[in-house]
Amino acid sequence: LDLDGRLRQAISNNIIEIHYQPIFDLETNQIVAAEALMRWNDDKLGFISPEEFIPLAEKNGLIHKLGEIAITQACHQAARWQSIMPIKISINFSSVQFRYCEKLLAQIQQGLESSGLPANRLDIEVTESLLFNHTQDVITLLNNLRKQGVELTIDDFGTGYSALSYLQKFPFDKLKIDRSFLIDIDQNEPNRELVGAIIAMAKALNIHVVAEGVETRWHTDFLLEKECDYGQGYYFSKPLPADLFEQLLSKARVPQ
Ligand code: G
Ligand code: G
Ligand code: NA
Repeated sequence: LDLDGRLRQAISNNIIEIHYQPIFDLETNQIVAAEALMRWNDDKLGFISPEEFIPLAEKNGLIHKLGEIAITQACHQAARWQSIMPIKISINFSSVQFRYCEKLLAQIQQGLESSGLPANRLDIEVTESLLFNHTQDVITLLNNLRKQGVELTIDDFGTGYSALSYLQKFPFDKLKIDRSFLIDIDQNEPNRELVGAIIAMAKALNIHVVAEGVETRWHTDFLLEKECDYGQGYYFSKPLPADLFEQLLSKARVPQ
């Protein structure tokens, strides 16, 4: 079988898994959310990165099925975790998944209803490419989700088309600064200025900021000084399978 066929088989054999990476409030050091990240560990081919299979699935149409798997697994898992800690769950959606807005809305509502997860515990991450060349259907869907209480995040902020007008035109709650800005930030003065400016601008617009790719103590100190709200990265934790993420949550739980 080719990769396409293996992916189809992986889906029908139910071996696509969701891993979870914690997102921390930088001020309190508490876990406030988890990002759902898809993982495919194939019996024959081994680990295949989403950077390889997501683009493939976007070409062959399997992305819609993968989206349904992510929504279902992540919503059910997050619903179970609410009793440990009231965290939000962030799910990634590519532009291709917004080609069928009605279908996508139905999948999201089904995920929420079947799991019992409150809508305001779900966060949807979209990339700037969705907003560039968006259709009216996309605007309607985003507004509809927002009205239900679902949170909306712009992912990979600063790497794509980055029209600042997007921040006003669409109902975003959060933006995620792409990890490429943080990599060498301790030696890169322009990136320090850029990250500081993005945080300040978001604050002025009442949009919360998540920094991605937080790998060092230096990063967290810098972000705190700039009053960035949230951090995600290897400094805190890599993405974890559900059972290990649950252990982390249980240990982090603050006794009442
Ligand atoms: O976790 P990792 O670095 O391997 O993820 C690589 C890329 O794959 C990330 O940019 C992420 O947005 C994307 N990705 C991971 N899981 C999903 C998913 O469930 N749906 C979509 N559309 N993209 C995902
Ligand atoms: O924006 P996107 O959805 O692509 O981001 C998620 C990806 O980033 C995942 O593939 C995850 O494994 C990866 N990632 C998470 N934290 C870090 C980090 O601290 N450093 C690096 N290099 N990658 C990270
Ligand atoms: Na993301």
